Amino acid sequence: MKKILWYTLVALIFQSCDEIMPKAPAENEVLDGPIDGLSAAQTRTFIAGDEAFAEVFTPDTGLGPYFVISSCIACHPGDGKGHPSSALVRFGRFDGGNFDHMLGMGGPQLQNRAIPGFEPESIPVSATGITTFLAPAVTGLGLLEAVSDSDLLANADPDDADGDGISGVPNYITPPEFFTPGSYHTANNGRYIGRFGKKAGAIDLLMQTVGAYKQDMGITSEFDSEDPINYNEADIPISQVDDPEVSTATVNQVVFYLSTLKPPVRRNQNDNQVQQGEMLFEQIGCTSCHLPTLRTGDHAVEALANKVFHPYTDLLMHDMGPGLDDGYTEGTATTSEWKTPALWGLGLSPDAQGGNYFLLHDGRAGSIEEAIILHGGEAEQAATQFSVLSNQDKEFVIKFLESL
Ligand code: HEC
Ligand code: HEC
Ligand SMILES: [Ca+2]
Ligand SMILES: [Ca+2]
Ligand SMILES: [Ca+2]
Repeated sequence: MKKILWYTLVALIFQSCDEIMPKAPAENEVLDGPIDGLSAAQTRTFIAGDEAFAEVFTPDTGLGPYFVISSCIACHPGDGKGHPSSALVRFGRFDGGNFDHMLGMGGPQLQNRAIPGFEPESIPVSATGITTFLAPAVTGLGLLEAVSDSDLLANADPDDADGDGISGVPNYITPPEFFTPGSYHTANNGRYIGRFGKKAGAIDLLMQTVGAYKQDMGITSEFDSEDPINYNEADIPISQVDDPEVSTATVNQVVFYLSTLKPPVRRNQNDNQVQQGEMLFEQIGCTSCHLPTLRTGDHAVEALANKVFHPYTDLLMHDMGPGLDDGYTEGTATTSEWKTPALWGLGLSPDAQGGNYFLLHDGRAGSIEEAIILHGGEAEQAATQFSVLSNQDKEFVIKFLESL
């Protein structure tokens, strides 16, 4: 998909070559591309990671036997959000007060496809929490990864001490064995703050990537050498391809690629209506969770060190009310809690989603306005404040969000 886009752009450039010098593709209209300031060697790693992100796996290269989709990019087209047709399903159930991911019955994720000769998995009847997740965009994640835990905690307000009705909390996640903390991580009883995924279930980009290879594509790595199993199949099959099915070098290249993908570039920032919308966005309380500014500290990759950036998230969990409670959870989050999603790139979502908006964790909102109206729980007050704005002010807020 990304390749097609580039070919189209190149074709357009050549068409207009007659009279004028070719213009560079509008950098603020595409998500794919490296952050400024990479060295030549780092750029090569970025390109290798970009290619691996687009690799389509087959049964011969280890796909499955049970899987969801056969490439990273099919779910994250052009590094943007996914379409409902590539959504994935996770499940589990409550066992006493604890949430059980039913690992012995194929949890936490459904592999709804299988390679020839195998039966796709189905959801166990005893599952009570079944949820659908649409792929988020994967841009700017290296910056989000490198914010210090202490900065995130400074924005948390578990007991709502300031009485504004908003009580963001971190989601604490037990790290996998291969996890190595960065300088920005602080342990809390052996657990770390989750940052990636709708419920912030992954601490860092390596954990997210290893999980995606395994659960989304049935690809083993040195970090996790077991393919998902379909517990309904009589003989538990073993993949015919030698493990690991993806090399550690490739996994690391993909992680580097994800961490150095540039954040989306804003458009129409000087438009008067966009600026009014930005002010309203703050006035009606949206910035309590969609925090405009975060910063990184020191970092081994110079291009990620000491950067101030504008993702519009606090990376914390918020209770979004019964309407968005999916009965499913990860880490220390409750079933109605969700990580505030970054809003950068929001206006470019339809480019990746086939021309339409599919917003919120499962894509149920068909427009920005609908996504706002569906905010409940801690965000109910802000949503109400939005709904009583004049039509013109609503339009300004939406224009601002489209400019991100
Ligand atoms: C079947 C579709 C699908 C495939 C294939 C897939 N992803 Fe994802 N990706 C998702 C979904 C859905 C989420 C949200 C997951 C969650 O909430 O835990 C996600 C989340 C992510 C995130 C976290 C983004 C954030 O802002 O929190 C990263 C990074 C990511 N994927 C990278 C990858 C990589 C790398 C691959 C290939 C190895 C891959 N994905 C393959 C659907 C997919
Ligand atoms: C209490 C915290 C909180 C407040 C306040 C809040 N949001 Fe959100 N917002 C969230 C969370 C959490 C989600 C994700 C919910 C889900 O996926 O089910 C979200 C999702 C969104 C989305 C969809 C993003 C996407 O990529 O799918 C938009 C747009 C949005 N918010 C805009 C706003 C606006 C505008 C306001 C102010 C009226 C606002 N939010 C106030 C927490 C908040
Ligand atoms: Ca496999
Ligand atoms: Ca499974
Ligand atoms: Ca508060």
